[in-house]
Amino acid sequence: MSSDSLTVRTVPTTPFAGQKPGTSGLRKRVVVFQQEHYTENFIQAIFTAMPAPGPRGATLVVGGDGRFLMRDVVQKIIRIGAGNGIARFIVGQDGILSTPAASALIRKRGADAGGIILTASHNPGGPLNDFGIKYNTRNGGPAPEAVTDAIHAAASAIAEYHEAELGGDLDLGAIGSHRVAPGCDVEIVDSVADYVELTRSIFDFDLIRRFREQTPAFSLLFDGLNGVTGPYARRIFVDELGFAASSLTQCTPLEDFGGSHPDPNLTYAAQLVERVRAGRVSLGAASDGDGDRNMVLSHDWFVTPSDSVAVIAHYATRCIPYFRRHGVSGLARSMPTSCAIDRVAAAHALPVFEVPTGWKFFGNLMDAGRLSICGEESFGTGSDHIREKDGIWAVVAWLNIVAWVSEEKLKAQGASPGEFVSVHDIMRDFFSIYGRNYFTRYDYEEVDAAAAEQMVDALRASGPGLVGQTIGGFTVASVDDFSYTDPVDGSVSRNQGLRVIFADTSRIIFRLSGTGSEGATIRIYIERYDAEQCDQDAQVALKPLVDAALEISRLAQYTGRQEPTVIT
Ligand code: VG1
Ligand code: CO
Repeated sequence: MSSDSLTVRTVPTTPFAGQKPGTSGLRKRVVVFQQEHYTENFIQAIFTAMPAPGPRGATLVVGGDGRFLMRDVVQKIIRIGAGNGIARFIVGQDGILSTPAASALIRKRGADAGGIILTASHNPGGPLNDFGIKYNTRNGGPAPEAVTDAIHAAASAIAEYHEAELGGDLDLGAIGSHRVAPGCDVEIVDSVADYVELTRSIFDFDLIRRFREQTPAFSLLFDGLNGVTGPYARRIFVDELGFAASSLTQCTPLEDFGGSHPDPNLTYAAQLVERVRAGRVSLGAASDGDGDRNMVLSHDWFVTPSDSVAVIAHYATRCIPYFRRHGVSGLARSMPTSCAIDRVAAAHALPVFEVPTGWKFFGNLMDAGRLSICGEESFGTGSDHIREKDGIWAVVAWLNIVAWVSEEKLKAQGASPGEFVSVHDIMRDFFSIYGRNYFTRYDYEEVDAAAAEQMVDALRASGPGLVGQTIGGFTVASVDDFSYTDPVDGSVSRNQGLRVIFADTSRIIFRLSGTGSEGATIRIYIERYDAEQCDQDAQVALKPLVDAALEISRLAQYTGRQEPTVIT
């Protein structure tokens, strides 16, 4: 096939089993993607399934978290994209774009073909670990299920892919527009600049700078976990906000994330947690491999993500310029996320939505102007400024809040200059208004997939029989398998997690992960509300419910596991 003088080769191929995007894209071991035609097939399937207007003559954003294999796959996307008619590629320099930066770029540049993001997020990288490919639509958000199903269907029926002959690989380091074939340009852009500009337009940078200058006792430590966020963090925290370069750690992106697990939680970011505690750091934070997750803590408090989004929602219109300008139309959380944000919504007379796990479910509500701030318990926090969760956004939101609350207190109570209101104080204030939704999550990673399925099937069968029973002092009020009807397009997503809800509103939720690449990961989410006693250790406060969860599910019998891999 040839159009003008762009030469397109049609390569015969056969389908691979299992090219089905999970919670967030297709994630597999690198060696799986390295099989002949495997990656090409999936890329072609994305172009085949691409929603209207389709690839011909369209603009596509391409970038990823810098992990092993990424640069090769960027070149493949350019060749196959050109072969399918893409007219313009916008690519981060050296292929680098954090997930939120890619979402921002798709929106800013009106990329009508959306974007392809190369990441397996918080999964380890390197030749023996994971790679991933995710398609985002033109609104900048992860493709909805209808599109990921169409990609899977196209991949399952593929017989050929189309590849343009471009004559060698493109230099991904050269910023600027490059004509790679007649009617096809590749524009290499600074990976960070547009994102920094957007972040500056959302938050009160002047306030944060002033606060930093006047409050030498306030310290920040940001851990990039050797993922993609490093360069973004340097430009924002150091160059823009003036924090010392020593406020950053592990901020050089590495192909294998330094051999570690780039997942910001208490287990995998243990080094940060240790440094924050030992150094009495005021605000510690981390992000994941692709920059969409965040963890916030201080030397004396760990902010659970469910609380974090609720606190941000509580303060948003008071101190964050973006929300002062636009207002807040609604709030949302994923189903297993604690109901703290529901309390903020009720107090502010705002609608609150409960969606299945995965950021793709927030997009329609945002596009319809019904949702402004949302979060997931899995260290995901964000807003309608883009259509992905945004790690740095959440950390800057906390800086903005700490600076504002501190200044207000100084004005109102004449506290001495240089003092500040700590993360722990902000949480205490919050709990005194709303009470506390104690929350924890237990993850059992890489368990035998068949055993995990059996456990969930058994729960599904026995669940209804639990209603009315008292387990560990808690009476079961209802049991169901969460099902969601999108209020905007009416699409229905079933089997999104088994919920055991107790008479006192406590909840236990069981779900299988959709992001792993080996075996199965069982997640158990536990929540209990307490209006009075808000200063207990969460693990102590939730122990009876954890025991109840293990009893109901017989997890140890099914999986042979006595202890979880990760406790959040
Ligand atoms: C996990 C989280 C989910 C999140 C998803 C993608 O999915 O639970 O809340 O949206 O990861 O995040 P699962 O199916 O494994 O529970 V990321 O930063 O990995 O793109
Ligand atoms: Co991520």
